[in-house]
Formats: sequence, C-alpha cells, structure tokens
Amino acid sequence: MNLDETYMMRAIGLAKMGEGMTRPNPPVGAVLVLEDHIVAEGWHRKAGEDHAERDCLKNLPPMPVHLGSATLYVTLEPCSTQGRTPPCTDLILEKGIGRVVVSVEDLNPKQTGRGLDILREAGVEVVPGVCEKEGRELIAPFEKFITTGVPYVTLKLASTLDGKIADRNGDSKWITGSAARERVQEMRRRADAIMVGAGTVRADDSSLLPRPSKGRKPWRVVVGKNIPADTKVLTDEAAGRTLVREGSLKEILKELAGRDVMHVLCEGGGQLVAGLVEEGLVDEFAFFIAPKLMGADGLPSFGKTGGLISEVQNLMFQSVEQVGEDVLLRAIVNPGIRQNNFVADAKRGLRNESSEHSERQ
Ligand code: AOF
Ligand code: ZN
Repeated sequence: MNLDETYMMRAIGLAKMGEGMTRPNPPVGAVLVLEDHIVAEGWHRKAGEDHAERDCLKNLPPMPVHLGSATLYVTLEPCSTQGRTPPCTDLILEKGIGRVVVSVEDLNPKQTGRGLDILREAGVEVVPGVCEKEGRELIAPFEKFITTGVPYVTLKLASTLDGKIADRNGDSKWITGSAARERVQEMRRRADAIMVGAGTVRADDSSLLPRPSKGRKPWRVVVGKNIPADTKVLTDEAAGRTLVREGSLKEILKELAGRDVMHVLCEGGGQLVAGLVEEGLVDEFAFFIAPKLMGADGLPSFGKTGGLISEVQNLMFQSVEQVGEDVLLRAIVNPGIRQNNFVADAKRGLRNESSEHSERQ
C-alpha cells in the first residue's frame, strides 16, 4: 500500500463511523496530511451537519499554517453546490489546499465531476480513484438510492452448511455462533431499515434493533400480516419506527426511499427473501454459514424450490471470511448474467410451492 492509499484507508475508516446515521447523505471521511503527518481528521455525522471536509478542516490546530503543501484525502468527490450546507470546493480553495486525493466521484447527478473540475481549474492537484474499490463499496447504498430512487438491499442469511435457517420446529437459536451474531449487529448499525417477514417476527420476536445501537435508529419493516399485538417490534420504545406492510415489495422499498432509507438489511425469512430475489431487488447477499448439518427436515433458506440447473440465479462471490467458527460469504448478482431466472421459472409454472416450510415468511 502506498502512502496515498494508507491515508485514504484512514479516511474510509472515519467515514464508516457515520454509516447508518447520514441518510439521505453518504458516509464520507476526510484526512488532512502535512509533511507526512495527519494534522486533522473529520467525517460526516448527519445530514444538515458539516460535510467531512468541513469537519476535518475545522479541527486544524490553531497555528498559522500554509496549506499549499498539504493534501486533503476525501472518500468522495467534494460537493460543489449549496445544499443543506455550503459547497466544500469553496472551503478547500479558501484554505489554499494544494492537493486533493479522492476515492470516488459523487454519482449524485447534481455533483458528478463538477467538484473535481472546479478544483483542477483553480490549480489544485487532483488525484481521483485512490482505493476506489473500498470507496465504492462504502457508498454503494447511497449510489443506488441517488441514481434509482430505490434503496440498496442487503440480504443476510444465517444457515447450516446444508442451507437450513431453522429446525423443523422453526427454532433458529442459534445456528451461527456469537462472533457471527455480533457481526450482524454491526450490519444492523450500518443499515437505515431492517426488514423481515411476518413469520420471522412470529417465530423469533426479535427486537431487530442493533445492540449497542451507538445512536442508530433504523426503521423496522415487517412484511406480511398476523403479527401478534404484543411482539417487541410493536410494543418496545422504538415501536413508533416500525412499519407493517403488505403487497408489492418494490413499492414498499420505494416508500422507504421516500423516508430517506438508502440501505435495507433483510433478515429473512425464506418466503420474503425468495420474493426479493424473484423481483431482482437484492443487491448484496451476506451468507453466514455454520459448520452444521440439519438434513432435509430443516427450513430452507429460500422458501421456494423446483428451479432447474439451467435456470438458477447466478451470483458472484465477493469475499470469504471466517467469523468465529462460521464463514461469511458475500455475493452479488452476477452483473454479466443479470437476468431474473426466478421470474422466468415462475412463468413456466415450474416451481414447487407446496412445501409446508415456505409458509414461513
Ligand atoms: C461532500 N462531503 O461529507 C458529504 C457529501 O445537503 P448537503 O449540503 O448536505 O449536500 C448533500 C450532498 O452532498 C449529497 O447528496 C452528496 O452528493 C454530497 N455529500 N459531499 O463533499 C460530505 N456528505
Ligand atoms: Zn461537501
């Protein structure tokens, strides 16, 4: 890793502190480096509050410094328009910063490329694309939301090695170990909404809130009906932020976007996740796989079966990581073959929906 990448990774680390808090803005981090030392750091905490650049530059030590030889590392192209806050490009020029290193362009149509052009035209050395993969991953939910008006959906499943999410009695506590469950808390903190099917609420009565919340207040969305009135999501201190919805999953997601939700974490069950996959609404899969075997009586991850090998949903693995005794496999829909095979399957009437297990949403 060269120095630019090292400082950019620090900026990405700072940006992550804001994940789950910034909606409808992206998480952004910034680091100011002078003579090979980090002299200030900042990150975007909340929409309406300082952008990362302003947060960083306001933390400068109170000494007369000439910033012509300083480099500002920002995870996102600095904004150039007046929004809830003034343009960061103005601030960078006002401070006389000589070099700006950026991870990714801002795909917000109001911003794309403009901030970088303004800085270049003013004589600032601009270096884009440093740690681009990590920077892009950081703001993937924002990019999906700002360019399509639909939130980014991460589907989390915890299953046995043979793909079962609960035993024949519906009991899922606990398939994966404590490290994996801790990681799920982290994923909840990064999300703006946690979505589950009604059957999962009936079976688990989980609060679905991140613990500890570290200030995060995600929406909770239950899809389906017949939710007992005394369940946690309807009665606890955050009950005012629980939505119960039925009908088109796409419309539900659009409604959430209208509430500034950029990132939805779906935690099952089998029928809801099958619906999301069928409609091509899942952006990322996070499979936590436990080294356990349940056998045919276990509840399948996806509530529908019967697809043919020629018609399977093609995914592409993104990463493999050991988390405690379990494995986290991250995957996306293979962009090369992004077609909706489940829908094709349904149209041909090939699915077997008779499984009693598919009743659990
Ligand atoms: C940055 N740094 O830290 C963030 C940026 O309404 P505003 O003023 O907060 O502007 C929101 C837009 O600014 C947002 O949609 C995105 O394009 C950009 N976010 N830009 O330079 C930041 N959060
Ligand atoms: Zn800005």
